[in-house]
Amino acid sequence: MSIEDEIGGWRRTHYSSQLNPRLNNEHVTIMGYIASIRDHGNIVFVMLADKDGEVQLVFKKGKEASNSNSNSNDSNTTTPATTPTASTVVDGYTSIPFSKVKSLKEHSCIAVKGRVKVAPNAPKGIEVVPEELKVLSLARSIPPFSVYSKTFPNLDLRLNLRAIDLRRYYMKTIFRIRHKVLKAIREFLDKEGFIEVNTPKIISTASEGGASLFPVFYFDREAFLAQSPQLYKEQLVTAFEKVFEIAPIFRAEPSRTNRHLAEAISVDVEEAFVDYKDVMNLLERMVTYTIEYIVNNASDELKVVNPMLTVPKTPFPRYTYDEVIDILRKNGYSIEWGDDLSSEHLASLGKVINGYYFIVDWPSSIRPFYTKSNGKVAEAFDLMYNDLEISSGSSRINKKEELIERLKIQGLRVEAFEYHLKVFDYGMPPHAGFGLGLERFLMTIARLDNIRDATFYPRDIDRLVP
Ligand code: AMO
Repeated sequence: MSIEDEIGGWRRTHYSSQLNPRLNNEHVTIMGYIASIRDHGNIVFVMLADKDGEVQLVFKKGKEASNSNSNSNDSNTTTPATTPTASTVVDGYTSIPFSKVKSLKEHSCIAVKGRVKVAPNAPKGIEVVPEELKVLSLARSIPPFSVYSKTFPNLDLRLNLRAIDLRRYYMKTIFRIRHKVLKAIREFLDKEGFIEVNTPKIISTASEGGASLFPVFYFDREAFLAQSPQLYKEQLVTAFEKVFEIAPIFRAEPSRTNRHLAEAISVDVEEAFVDYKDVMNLLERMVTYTIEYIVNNASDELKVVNPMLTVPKTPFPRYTYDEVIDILRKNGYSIEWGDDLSSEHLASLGKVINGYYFIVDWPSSIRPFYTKSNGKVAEAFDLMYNDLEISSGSSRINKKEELIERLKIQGLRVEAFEYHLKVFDYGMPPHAGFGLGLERFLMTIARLDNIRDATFYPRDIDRLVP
């Protein structure tokens, strides 16, 4: 027979965020896990945490009343538990068998029926005096790290037990901000007339160059995990003109850095009848709209992670690739026109240019095959934050012959792209778009050093579990 109770007919009446001094003396049913226990012998303080925050429970040892139903065998019933009578509690003393209270362990999951009591010294000015207690799941062991200490334990240790690591208030705050960032982005793009789409993640060809592809078995054929929705989002503008997708992208990045994941979430946007300058303006407005939304709607969360966050001024500075090369040369780097910018270059650049800014007009040789060029210069941009690239985009080629030419120059097999090229026979509009890395954007908003803390279960070269 399990020592644990069943939830039965008990249902929560309040989240911790809904408890306040106006509820003094009211009966409430609350549920959550035990954040901490302070045991003073005949009085035990328990912090109960739920999705919104914490509330203090005070168990005071009293006469163990014979009418206690705290340990009742109603575990399998589905009828609502009876409301405890006031006689089960005398002057805040609990009638719950104290042995049960003493058996509680941090992280255990419990449910409590009790009375709210104004307590000026308690957090939020109230506490709950339990009258009935159900232990729904007793913690079997203590996690290998504390989720309450101010200092963060080793990242691998935390990631190995990620679900529990996410009980950390700081981590919950990051993911609440993530939710709001996504909400704001969707709201913005919807207002701008874009529709949300979903494109296949199992694909037959590379869209961003062959090196970073994950092969998969697809029945009797070889297939790949999508590096980006690039070609599909371009095809979709033929019918819808303005589309966006928020979905995973897969990159076989063998590097171990604090900004690369093998599976990341990309906000992909594509629009017809515009060029790269138009979508840069759109991206800039999307970024500022989102930050403004966070500043106005996530002030509690920002107090924890980034109290200084302000809405960046627009237009964001625009530096051409040529100007960036000049800056780097002045900083002592020997870089040739046509070279891609290394992480070292970006680090150096991030020291002289701060905040959000664009690098525009890149050499076409270092941009993907679908990028439109004027001679050697591509109509392409990266959006940076200090030394971190958070988005890239471009005007796209909309002429079939030009696209075939570019595929050949980049050494790609034209036949493999037949399914895509044939769409260009039916009036492909001029179009442009961008992809924004959600985790990287979140790093800038929540001031994160490591991209792994911007995702629930990071995937990288070393990590496939959990
Ligand atoms: P790109 O390859 O530059 O462009 O990717 C767009 C944005 O996605 C994010 N990103 C990543 N984030 C974490 N880990 C990674 N391994 C990773 N790779 C990319 C970055 C990057 O700026 N199809 C184009 C976009 C477009 O032109 O529309 C593309 O995929 O923030």
